[in-house]
Amino acid sequence: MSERKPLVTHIYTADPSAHVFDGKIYIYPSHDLDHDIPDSKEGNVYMMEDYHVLSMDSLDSECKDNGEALHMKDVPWVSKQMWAPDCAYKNGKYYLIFPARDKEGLFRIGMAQSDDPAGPFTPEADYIKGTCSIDPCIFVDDDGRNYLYYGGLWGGQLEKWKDGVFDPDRSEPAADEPMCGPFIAEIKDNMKELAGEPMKLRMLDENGKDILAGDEDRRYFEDPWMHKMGDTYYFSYSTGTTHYLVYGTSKSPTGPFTYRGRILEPVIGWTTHHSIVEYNGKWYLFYHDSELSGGVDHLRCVKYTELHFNADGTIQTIKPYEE
Ligand code: FUB
Repeated sequence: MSERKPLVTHIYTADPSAHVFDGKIYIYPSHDLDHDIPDSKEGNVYMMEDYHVLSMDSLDSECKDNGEALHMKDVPWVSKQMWAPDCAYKNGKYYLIFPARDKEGLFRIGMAQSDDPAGPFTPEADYIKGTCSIDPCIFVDDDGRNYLYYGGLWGGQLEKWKDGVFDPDRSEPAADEPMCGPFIAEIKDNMKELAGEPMKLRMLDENGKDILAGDEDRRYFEDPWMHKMGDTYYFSYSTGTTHYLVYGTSKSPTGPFTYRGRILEPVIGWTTHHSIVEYNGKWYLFYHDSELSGGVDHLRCVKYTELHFNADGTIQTIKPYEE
């Protein structure tokens, strides 16, 4: 496949979580659907129903759609909106971790498992207790501990949760308060139970002060991703309203992180979402834009491009439509 081109064009895909399993590249995207539901701040236009797993034998080969891996009709706790998923490998099993609205309309995070990274996946009857909101990312550290990062503002309801309670009237922090960070929780090897209380991720500026909610170029909005290079943990995310992919680093998977810069300038379409993966000694950014649909926000396509690091470990910013 060519860099910065849609990986598939027969369906709309978004929110790519890329992993290398058994030497092949597997991509776990959302599956965008074409419909005429009006858009809203709650993300009503993103009305997805199922997942397809994409795979490539190598970056030079065609991208294969492995067919439907999971449909919401087979997940007892889901009412609608299967959004950005991720996948983890542990002890011989593949675990698809995905958000969706439960029967009460609250976003929760669920799990489905398979012996095959391409699925199909068999879902658990209920969501993972103690979870909420959207955009799960699973990171398995070198010591075998598993960390779940999750949460997204607005439609993803993150700002409405406090101390495990959902308050529909709760809004984002004031501009001069610390940003509303995503949750981090350890998760057991069975990937269906949290191993501890979720905590909030903190992102600090160059002076060690919390990034503030009003700092829309740098504050967290959605789309958490974790990768590790050497002994440094890189936490990256979307700023939402300003449409950047940015990152911070830490010597601990739970932070606090220090803001380091931008990874990707805005793409075509309102949302921006990504993953970062190492393949054959190089690093790649998987991301999406709305180029394939001519700019329709909820009809996106997944792409990849190489990511370059400077000698000091910082990431070179990518301009998506310039070489
Ligand atoms: O695909 C639905 C939502 O759009 C995702 O959960 C967000 O990250 C944004 O990409």
